[in-house]
Amino acid sequence: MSDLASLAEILDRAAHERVATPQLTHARPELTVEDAYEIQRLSIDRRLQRGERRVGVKMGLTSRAKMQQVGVDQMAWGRLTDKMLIEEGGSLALANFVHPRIEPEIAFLMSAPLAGRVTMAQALAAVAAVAPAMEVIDSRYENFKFALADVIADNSSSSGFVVGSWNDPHQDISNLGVILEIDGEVVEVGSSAAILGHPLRSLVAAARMVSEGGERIEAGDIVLAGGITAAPTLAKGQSIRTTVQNLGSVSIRVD
Ligand code: 0L1
Ligand code: MG
Repeated sequence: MSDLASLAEILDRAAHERVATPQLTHARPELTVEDAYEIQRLSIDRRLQRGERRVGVKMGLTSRAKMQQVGVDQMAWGRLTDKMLIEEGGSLALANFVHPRIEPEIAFLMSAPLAGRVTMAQALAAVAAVAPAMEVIDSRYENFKFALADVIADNSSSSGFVVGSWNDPHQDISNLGVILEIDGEVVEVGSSAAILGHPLRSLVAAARMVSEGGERIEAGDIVLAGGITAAPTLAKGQSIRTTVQNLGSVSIRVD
């Protein structure tokens, strides 16, 4: 097994067994961003070999709130699989995660492939629909602490996601109010503008970054644009809801 494949196995095992692992960069400070994306690819390949199916990509660290919360100031992307999808209104079993957090997101459903350097208009032309969404992030690292290469290798912390009703994408989504409620209490407030000034910019960045990794966004893919606010930690028994102005709400329970 190659060196990067053995690091991928460590992260895959941490996710599978729900046991936090030390940051890779503590023992391997020389790991590059390119190494990290290769570790991510190898680690997700292990899941695909177990029968999971790739269903899209997530962008991460596209808002100031997220960068500040985790102390990493560059965008990253990760892969979404069918096993990570939580039914809207459904529940998440806390026992299946290490130390999960939740964040409000905007999701795009793609009608056409997207790759390379594209304009916002070209990105919009490849979108079938837009929806309110939430991402469950669950760093596989001890104390939810990581450097850029660590978090990229760890699939940009992605662990689960839930998507609300799909809406016509041909509306102004540049500055929609967003609230995150836990048990009916508003815990985070934000705007879709927190995502690079406009969520479509995240899709433009995704097309470029995924292509740099030798892949592309496919028709039918779901693309998460990135956390809009800081992400609170989940606890058993909570009811979580995100509402995005004009797009609707999406909710889950924590069991
Ligand atoms: O919060 C984190 O674990 C950093 C990566 C994911 C951030 C995001 O999805 O916006
Ligand atoms: Mg996110």
